[in-house]
Amino acid sequence: MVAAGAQAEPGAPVTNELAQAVEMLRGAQRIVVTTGAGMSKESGIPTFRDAPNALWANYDPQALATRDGFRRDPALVWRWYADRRAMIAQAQPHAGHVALAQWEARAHTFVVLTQNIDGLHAAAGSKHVIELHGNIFRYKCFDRDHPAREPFASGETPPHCACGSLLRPDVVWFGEMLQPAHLDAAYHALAHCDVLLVVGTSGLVYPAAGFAAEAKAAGAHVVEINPEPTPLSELADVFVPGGAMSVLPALAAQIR
Ligand code: BJW
Repeated sequence: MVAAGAQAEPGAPVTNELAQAVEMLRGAQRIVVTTGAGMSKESGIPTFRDAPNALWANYDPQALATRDGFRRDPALVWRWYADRRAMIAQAQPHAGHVALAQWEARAHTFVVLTQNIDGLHAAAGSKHVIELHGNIFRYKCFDRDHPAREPFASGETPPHCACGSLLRPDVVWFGEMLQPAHLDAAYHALAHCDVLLVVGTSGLVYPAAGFAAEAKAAGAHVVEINPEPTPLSELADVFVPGGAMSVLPALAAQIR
């Protein structure tokens, strides 16, 4: 299983696991990458669940990432997202995001299914990206889901939609459905891929947490990249320990 003489980018160690991942990916025609908050951590964006700066260690997801929370205190939720938006607007894609975009450009079929709302895959140049949990730089109507554009006419927090409802960030909160078209496209890609790369997700939040099992059931190999094992690691064919910013460029450099 281990490829002889696999070379990593200068500075990234050649590990047995990396060599196994290279072996699995070399020759793969259809690649799906699913990413979580760990993908963007080295761009300076905090994750939700891993210490020391995890968002859900410091903030209550029920208050800030549910429809009930927004109904109870829309101004609080709006301000929390405004603060995160300002921070994310300063972030840049890192070498791992760029490696995925460059890999896509020379691949047969390459799809990124991201849970991230930061837009960094597109900023790096990835073309075929499905933002499963939305995008923090878009807004929509709370009651009717119409899209909305900045600038907003009033200085209210939150501003009102043209229909009289409140505006909210266009992200997916707990208990909300993901866009059916996004899910259809994701499951189609998973059913037809040769390899699924799982990068930087704790594997706790559904439906994305089920993607690895879905791909395995369809006969794909699963490669996981994460500094820590997750509930998905048992199912993965190869677990490559490490951060996205170093492992992805090292991996992509081997797949020509
Ligand atoms: C690194 C790293 C480095 C660190 N490099 N890696 C089936 C079973 C049980 C429950 C459910 C189920 N189906 C649905 C549910 C309910 C719920 C759910 O899954 N709950 C679980 C908590 C149990 N799911 C939903 O409600 C979803 N909706 C849905 O399924 O609709 C149908 C339905 C509804 C109700 C009932 C049943 C069906 C919607 C989920 C929406 C999640 N929303 C959020 C907020 C988005 C907006 C925002 O950003 O504010 O999405 S919550 C948060 O978690 C965010 C993330 O996208 C998501 C996943 O987190 P992620 O990305 O995995 O991050 P972390 O922090 O958890 O992990 C980071 C990882 O990175 C760690 O592993 C690190 O080790 C690693 N790492 N440095 C690489 N350098």
